[in-house]
Amino acid sequence: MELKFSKDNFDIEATVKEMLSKTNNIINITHKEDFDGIGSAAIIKHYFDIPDSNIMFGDYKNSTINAIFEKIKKLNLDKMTVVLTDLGLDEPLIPAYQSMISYLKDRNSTIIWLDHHNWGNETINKVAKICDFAVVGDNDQLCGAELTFKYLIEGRFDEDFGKKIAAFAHKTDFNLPNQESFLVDITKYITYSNYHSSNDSLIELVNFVSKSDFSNEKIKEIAEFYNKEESENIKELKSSIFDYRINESYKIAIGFGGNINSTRACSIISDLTNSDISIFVNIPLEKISLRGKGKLDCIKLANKMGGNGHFNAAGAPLTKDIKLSSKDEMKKQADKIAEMAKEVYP
Ligand SMILES: [Mn+2]
Repeated sequence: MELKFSKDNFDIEATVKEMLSKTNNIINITHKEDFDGIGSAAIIKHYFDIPDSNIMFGDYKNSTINAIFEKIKKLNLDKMTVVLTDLGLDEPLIPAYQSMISYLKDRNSTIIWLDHHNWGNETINKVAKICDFAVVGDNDQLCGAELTFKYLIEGRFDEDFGKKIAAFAHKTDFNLPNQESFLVDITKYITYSNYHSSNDSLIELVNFVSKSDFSNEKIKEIAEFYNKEESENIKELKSSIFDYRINESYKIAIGFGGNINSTRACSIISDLTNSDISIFVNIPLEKISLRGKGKLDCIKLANKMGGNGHFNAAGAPLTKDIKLSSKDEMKKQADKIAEMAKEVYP
């Protein structure tokens, strides 16, 4: 459900005007792990022409949010407009965002949060409601880039570019069939850049996309690097899958591995086990991804693991101190996740 919160004195028209007159003061914090986040940034880059250094890449780790906060402080700006796109909020991150937002408010800044993930009461009350404008909550109609288009661009600019990017993001985020081959390559580029912690290459990608340069040679080249790594990683994943019957009707399966796009990894797990929820534990990225088939609500299990998301696609962090260097350790971790699944899906 799309939930909208707006400060009484918030005026979106005036804010967009202010943004256009001071593009150096616009900061975009976007989800770095998929095309929805990259597309949202590209829309903002295209229409507002903000500096590369004002585009910041977020995820669901405290360390990332704190690093972004430090970067914002270094910019030393007043009257910023900070737009967060395609980033959900899990409870452990509340304090980090609260301090960032209070710093921004002290500097007379405007905070706009546009997201489509599931938000709990706590995160809504403590964060969404202190933004100047926030659209949050699980949304099965519009993804992050579509919300960015709807609230910042629609009716104010030449809409063609924004509409196009929003539609591409919709396809990738809702995992729809028949994706253009450049979208498949871009998704690979994003996964590879995240795995190799390269924010610079993500900035480059935002620039390519903001200029509709979807088939740039660099995109193809990095997609090719991804392919090479992926075939090795898939072999490893296939030998590290554990499946469980969690009740009379449903099965889950958990696989462990390295750099593979999470949706792709989950579909490999599901193909091999016929599971109703497939779970991919990305060990180097310390990230757990869940994909469902419309039967069991992935959010429930993700919540149990300290994460969040959507009905059919959710994520959670992998606790740092967990060691997964042997098959035994993986099996133990998989057992634990299966126990949690039995609790949440009785
Ligand atoms: Mn999204």
